[in-house]
Amino acid sequence: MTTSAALESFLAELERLRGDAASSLAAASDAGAVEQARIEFVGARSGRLKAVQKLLGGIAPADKPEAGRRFNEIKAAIAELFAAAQDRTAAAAADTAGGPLDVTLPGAAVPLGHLHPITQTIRRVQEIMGRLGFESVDGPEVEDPWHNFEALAIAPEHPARDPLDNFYLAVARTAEPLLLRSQTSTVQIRVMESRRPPLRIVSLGRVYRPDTADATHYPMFHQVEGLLVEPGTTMAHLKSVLRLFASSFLGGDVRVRFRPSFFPFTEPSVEVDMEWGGRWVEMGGAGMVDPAVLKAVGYDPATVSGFAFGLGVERIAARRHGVDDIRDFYRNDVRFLRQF
Ligand code: FA5
Repeated sequence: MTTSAALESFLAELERLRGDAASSLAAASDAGAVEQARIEFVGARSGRLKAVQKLLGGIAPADKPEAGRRFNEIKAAIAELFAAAQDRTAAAAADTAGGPLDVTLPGAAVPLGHLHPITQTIRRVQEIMGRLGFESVDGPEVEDPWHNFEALAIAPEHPARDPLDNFYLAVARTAEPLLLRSQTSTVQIRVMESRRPPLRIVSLGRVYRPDTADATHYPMFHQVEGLLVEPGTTMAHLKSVLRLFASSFLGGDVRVRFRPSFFPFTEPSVEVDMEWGGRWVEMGGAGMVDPAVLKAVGYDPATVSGFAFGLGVERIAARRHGVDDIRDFYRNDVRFLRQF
């Protein structure tokens, strides 16, 4: 072989090497195939580039500079091909990290949240009382002293009016400061003022008292108020309705107890307790609507009588779900709320 023939053959070998490396890398679809090509073409001991380099020894000295320059150019070109192939396969791997996307699969369920347990309780109470014929009505949370106290026979000097026991609103310095209602009994008055008997209503809503929060108290809580006014209503009707409600809401095994008590707007009055985890817990107050209250709204106590009750919604919800501390309803811990 002449000198120039040796150079030509060397250059041809280099070109073939570059062509083969380019097609191998173009076909490599993942990092493993790129690594295989690396070993074949540029492997330190038996790679094809190394083999071509050895041919440099047979090149005439006059041709060596040219041969060396071309060898370096092709070596750099092959290195660039490798870098590009590595980038390409790494990007493809990142794209399919979660597996290939199958657009025909059904969508994954996204948790949408649900009603707060107190709202669920309110709806359930409305539903049970609805079945007993009690219509749900609403009243305002900001009240005047007439509906929160006077019409309920709570005299001006009564301690229930104390500023320390109520949230009075100082928005306007009127003679009669408004307040956040401290009980839903306000709604009894509003309904009786605007309707004639027979009446069966239930009202559920927020009430406010500056009580210190503990396991059974919160400064904002909810009450369910029931009122029935019909001729011939007696205490026996009140007890039956409350027992029916308690067993529908809490289950047949619930025990209900009535203790003599006092409310200015009912006579006689009782405290309603229910048994909870072997313990008796006060759930609310109740009684026969005082004839003076019936008179104040224009009813004739000689022809109609009625009963009323007011229960703490947080307490009955806690009893139903086995919650020991009503503050848990308002901590907004989704791990707690998700259980309902
Ligand atoms: C009343 O509020 C009367 N209006 C109930 C009533 C209605 C009597 C109709 C007669 C006729 P009392 O203050 O006891 O009564 O409250 C009723 C219930 O509300 C309590 O038994 C309790 O279950 C709940 N309650 C009272 N204060 C709180 C509080 N700070 N946090 C949570 N629940 C409370």
